[in-house]
Amino acid sequence: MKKMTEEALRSALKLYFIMGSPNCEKSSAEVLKEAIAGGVSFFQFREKGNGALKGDQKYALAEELQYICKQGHVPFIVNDDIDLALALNADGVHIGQDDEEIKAVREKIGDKILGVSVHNIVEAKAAVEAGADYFGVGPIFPTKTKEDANPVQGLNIIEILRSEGFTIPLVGIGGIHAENAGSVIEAGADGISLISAISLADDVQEAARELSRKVTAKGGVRLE
Ligand code: 3NM
Repeated sequence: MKKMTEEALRSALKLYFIMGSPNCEKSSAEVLKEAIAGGVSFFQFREKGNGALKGDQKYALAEELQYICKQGHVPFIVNDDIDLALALNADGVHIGQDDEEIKAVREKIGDKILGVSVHNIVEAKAAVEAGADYFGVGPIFPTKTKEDANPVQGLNIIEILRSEGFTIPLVGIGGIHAENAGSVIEAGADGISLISAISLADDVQEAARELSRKVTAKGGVRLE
């Protein structure tokens, strides 16, 4: 995939699905296929938590999911594991504050997409300076999916980052579902990122379709 412009990235981030095998009750490949059919526009492979695959098994699953993304023309991002992202020639990586130094990651991955989790203005400034392409901001609402999640921030953090002048593409994360998705966009996010509202839905495709409708309907609205 060629390097995306900032505006193309902003629009691709609208419905950002994150998942690994511990987040699914059926095959991860099947879940991803259905999610993309429902309108997921960005994907992050995040193989973490109870029973997470390692080594060759992790690599094989990543490769399979990357292929599905390619077929669906959806960017494929790897959480944390820079070596895996480079070995697969993924479209990008997403890192948190406890992972590798942002600048070092930028140097390793060249112009691949670099997403960074930020929780406040200080982290946001440092991430922009080190070369982040987009922010993941959360947890916006309570979540059971990430055991070591930070305290809930609410929509406020998105409004604060926007009012402080951060125009970088930004997605909210944590406890987002169809009923609160619109509020995240209204607060100033370009998209929503989520795990369980899609990965554990009875009908994955329909869940993604409904979320896609919610974020598309609210597109472009900004509280300044
Ligand atoms: N990161 P769900 S919250 C992976 O706050 C992740 O940075 C978070 O899962 C953060 O959509 C979270 O099921 C879990 O709530 C998101």
